[in-house]
Amino acid sequence: MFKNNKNKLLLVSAILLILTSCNIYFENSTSNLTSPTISESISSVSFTSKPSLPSNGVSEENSAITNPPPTYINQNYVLKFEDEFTGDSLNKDVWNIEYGTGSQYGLSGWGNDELEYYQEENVSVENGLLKITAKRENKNGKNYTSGRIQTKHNVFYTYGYFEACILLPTQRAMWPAFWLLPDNEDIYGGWASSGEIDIMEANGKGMDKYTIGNAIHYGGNWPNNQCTSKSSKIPEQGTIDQFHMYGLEWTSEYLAYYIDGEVVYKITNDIYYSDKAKDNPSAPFDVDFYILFNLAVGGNYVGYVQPEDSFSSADMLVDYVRVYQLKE
Ligand SMILES: [Ca+2]
Repeated sequence: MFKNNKNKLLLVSAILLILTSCNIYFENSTSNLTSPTISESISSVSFTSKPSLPSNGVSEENSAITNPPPTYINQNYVLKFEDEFTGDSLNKDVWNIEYGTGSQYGLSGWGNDELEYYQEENVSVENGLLKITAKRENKNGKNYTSGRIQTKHNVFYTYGYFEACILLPTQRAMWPAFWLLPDNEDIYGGWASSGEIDIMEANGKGMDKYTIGNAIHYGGNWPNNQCTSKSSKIPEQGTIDQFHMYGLEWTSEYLAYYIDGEVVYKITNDIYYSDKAKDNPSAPFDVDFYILFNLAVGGNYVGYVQPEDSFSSADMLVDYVRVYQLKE
């Protein structure tokens, strides 16, 4: 999501969405239709530290049965975290909402020359989905507003299988992403020596609707950072404006990117490194990372294009995000 950049240092619709969401569409491969009772009880739990499953009467064993690992990953994985986006609001014990232009972090345009102003109003939970909306709207000198949420210091893991079921917009200049950043940059230092894992990002200029991007950023502090990436086709000639399951299997040995249960890209640890720990083959991807979803407008990744004159709004929809880890 961060690029090599100068600055960085209704009912019918509900039914249609349900019919096309991942749990139904991929019923065979996920083999689960989440029990609303279990799901709601999990997502209402307050996490004050690194969560596994809640101590709310739902045992890890029972929850693992309710939400077994997908058939295409190691069956020794168990569910550690999920947000199915039930209810009518974002669970703020899990999610932090980000605001503004990034200038509060010294990152005007969020380090990527992004054109939007992030605000809470553009993030909603309805019909079992997280919705992040980019709009043409003037706010604090910006011509667009959108949303960005993350789980820093709330939900973070080292290794596991991360998956989200996402539908993406296809309008020009849209840059949606599902990605991970280090929860503690004190270990390996500032971007990108502590790493960044872009599980999925879509490019509202440089890619067609059949393709998403997979990437990691690593190496040294900017400008001595490295990026290794691939443009990956969605299997079965799928398009990004349908729900697809974007996954990352992350171990000490490799990062494997999945779409709809198929490995589309694998990066082994001989590729990445951190300048701060050159003798550690797994660095910087051997520490806790947290989860982000955002829908940027414009910026370097999309070649600085602007939305179409006819653009009014666009939605990124997320059915769920789940994290599995190996049984201890
Ligand atoms: Ca959902």
